[in-house]
Amino acid sequence: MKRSTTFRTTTIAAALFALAGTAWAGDKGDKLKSMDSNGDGSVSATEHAAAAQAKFGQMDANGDGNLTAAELDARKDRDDKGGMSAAQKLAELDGNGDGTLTASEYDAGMQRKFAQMDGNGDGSLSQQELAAAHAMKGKQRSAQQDDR
Ligand SMILES: [Ca+2]
Ligand SMILES: [Ca+2]
Ligand SMILES: [Ca+2]
Repeated sequence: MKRSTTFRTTTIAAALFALAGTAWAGDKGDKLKSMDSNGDGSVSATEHAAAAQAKFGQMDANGDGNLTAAELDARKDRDDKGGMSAAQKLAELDGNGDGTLTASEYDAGMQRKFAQMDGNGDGSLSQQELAAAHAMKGKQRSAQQDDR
């Protein structure tokens, strides 16, 4: 009984995932949808902050309120594959440079990112702005690779 329920849930999840992939042609739309809690098609600062906090909680494997590079590494998101290493990412956000991220350091970093991504400065991220940020990330990545 239990087994078939699990199987069905997995199947539905897979189907939904495939569907989302087709509709949005990639992970950018999923990203917007996962953060857009009021479904207005854009991500407000509040929605972004809430998503960041949720993500922090997910990544904080031992629940001590700090993120280490190891925890970041373990939770490396699908949508971040090929991006910065956990250590680089941590260093970027680590305000006091102690090698771990507190929720407030993470939050501050995410707010900076939000401001960077909000190209037209209207206080919310549109699908286009998210896509542009994503594209920029890819560009930075290939620039780094060229540097080697
Ligand atoms: Ca929204
Ligand atoms: Ca720190
Ligand atoms: Ca915007």
